[in-house]
Amino acid sequence: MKTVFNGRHGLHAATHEFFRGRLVPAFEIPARADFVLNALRERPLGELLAPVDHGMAPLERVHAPAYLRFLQGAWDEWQQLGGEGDAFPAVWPVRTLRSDVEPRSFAARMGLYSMDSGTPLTSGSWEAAYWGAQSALTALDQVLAGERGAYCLTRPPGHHAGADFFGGYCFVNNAAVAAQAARDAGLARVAILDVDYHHGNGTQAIFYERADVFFASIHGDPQTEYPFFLGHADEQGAGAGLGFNANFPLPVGVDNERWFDALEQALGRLQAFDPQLLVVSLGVDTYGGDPISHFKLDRPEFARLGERLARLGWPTLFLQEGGYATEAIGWNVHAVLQGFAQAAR
Ligand code: Q9C
Ligand code: ZN
Repeated sequence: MKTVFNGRHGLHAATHEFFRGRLVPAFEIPARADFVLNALRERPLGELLAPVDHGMAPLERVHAPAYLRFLQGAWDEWQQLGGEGDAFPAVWPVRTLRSDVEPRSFAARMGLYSMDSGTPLTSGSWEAAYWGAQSALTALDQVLAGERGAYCLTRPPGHHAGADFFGGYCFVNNAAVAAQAARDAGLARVAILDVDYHHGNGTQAIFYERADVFFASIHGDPQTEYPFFLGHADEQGAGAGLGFNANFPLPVGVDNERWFDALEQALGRLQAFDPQLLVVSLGVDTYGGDPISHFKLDRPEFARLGERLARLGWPTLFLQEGGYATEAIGWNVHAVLQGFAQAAR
């Protein structure tokens, strides 16, 4: 299986993030991708490719143009404001505040276009995220050209980013961009399976009223886990999309068999949908050793996940999302991909 590697991921390099009242070292760091790359170099699963530039149009199919313009100019505006260190929002337009007026103040616009204070925006965030989306599109091209599977190794991740906001370490929603591009390439039905520990609120919201892209997610219960305000089991889609969204929230500390039960339920829904492409939001923060998550998957379970997905028989695009046990994520991701590659033969 080929990997498309976003060689510019390191341009997004946060030093700190807010956590419970203090600045702590950032969790979502460049070394994460380096460890995956090292594992794939040590035990190669296929060719390593560089991204091909598909331009802005595929991003604009998913994200609001005004939001993309905001991201592109954000670092310069933060500098003009006298910002020191990474950029963080300060005010959010919740409920009785207006979000229909775009303020001229950059500090205010940062709140308009974000959902949390845990996502540092740095000098190279836009460039890294832009090339991440291009990497996802390039990996999609491989699958559309007939490859059984492809993997996009990139950061920052994408699944928390909505049509017009960033958050949860995410800026551009790579899974949504790839799924939409697949639809635009003529595939009638695309399924997205999100196995990151956190609910993919951005991806869900982007496709919530659509019947052509099915979103299924297994994640920590939002009653106690980020992103808190989406990801409940009663979110089943709306309008034309009713019945095309399925959430499987699981309690903290859940054992692995229950995780795989939820996987079977999610896959049952996807099988009924009969997709022509499976996009996997591959977060490995479900790992027992993850510092910010509370599931217990380990190397054998990651291999089992890859094998199970291969048995579905669908063209499959893996996109890197979370995973913060930095030194372990290389082999955790490798296990999923190798499990898939072996069973797909
Ligand atoms: N400082 C993804 O896995 N903050 N995003 C958690 C720990 C938000 C995770 C608190 C976690 C977002 C793509
Ligand atoms: Zn996550």
